Amino acid sequence: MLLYRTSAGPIVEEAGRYHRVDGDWDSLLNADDLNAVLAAAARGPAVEAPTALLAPIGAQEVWAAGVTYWRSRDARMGESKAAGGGSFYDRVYEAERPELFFKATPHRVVAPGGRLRLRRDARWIVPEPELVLVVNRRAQIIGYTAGDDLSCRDIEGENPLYLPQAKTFDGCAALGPGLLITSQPLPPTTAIHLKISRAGAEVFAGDTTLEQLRRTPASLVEFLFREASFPQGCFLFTGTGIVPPDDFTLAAGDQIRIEITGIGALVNSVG
Ligand code: DO4
Ligand code: MG
Repeated sequence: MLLYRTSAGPIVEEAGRYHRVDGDWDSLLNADDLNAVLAAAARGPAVEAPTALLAPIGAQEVWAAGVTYWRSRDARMGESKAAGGGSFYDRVYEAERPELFFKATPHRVVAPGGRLRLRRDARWIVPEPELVLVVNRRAQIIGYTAGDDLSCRDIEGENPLYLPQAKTFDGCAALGPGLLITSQPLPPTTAIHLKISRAGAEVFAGDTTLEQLRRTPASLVEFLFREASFPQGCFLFTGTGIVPPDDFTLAAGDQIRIEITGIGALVNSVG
């Protein structure tokens, strides 16, 4: 089942039909019996498909894992070589402890269709299309969504200690379009597609699958919840496996489309 956040309240999609769901977003994400609540709502009257979606986040923190795909390790070793940061990425890719970093508070998260921000003091910015885990306050993965971990490669590459500035700023992340609510792990064949268009023409496209993800979602959640509590649950980006070539940077007006099997397409502009 897909759960959307709209200005008229939560809407569940089941078998191509849409139904209202009672309750506020944070309570729903932390409900003991979310699947039963959504199944009951899906037996109610159908409503129109939602047109304008809100970002599917309430009061949750947004965290991210990094260097979980070989492609990300490779790209980051290259961009930080001059600064001497290369071996950090190599080591964290191999290490038992993953890289986990704070990404955003809810107000910095852009809705489907909304505009991500190009940091004014960065000259090399790329989208990072990622599977995002939806985790309740009891550290249970209750679902999945698509996310864009917008990243300034020049700032991070200059010095790894600049990571928070490369990653966290107004309009630095997007989530959506909705949440795929399931207690089942996603199959390794789950595909992530990225397409970037400029003035209607494709300027970059790339793909990966969860087979390339070096860590399990459960192990990322286990590390994140060690010594940290999340009273309203949290969103956890799982890292990017798609990095455009080094001569590519986003430009104002570009359209970014991130599609994940079973979840749908998250489309945003940048400016
Ligand atoms: O080490 C920096 C961030 C890595 C990241 O965001 C990713 O691999 O997706
Ligand atoms: Mg990332």
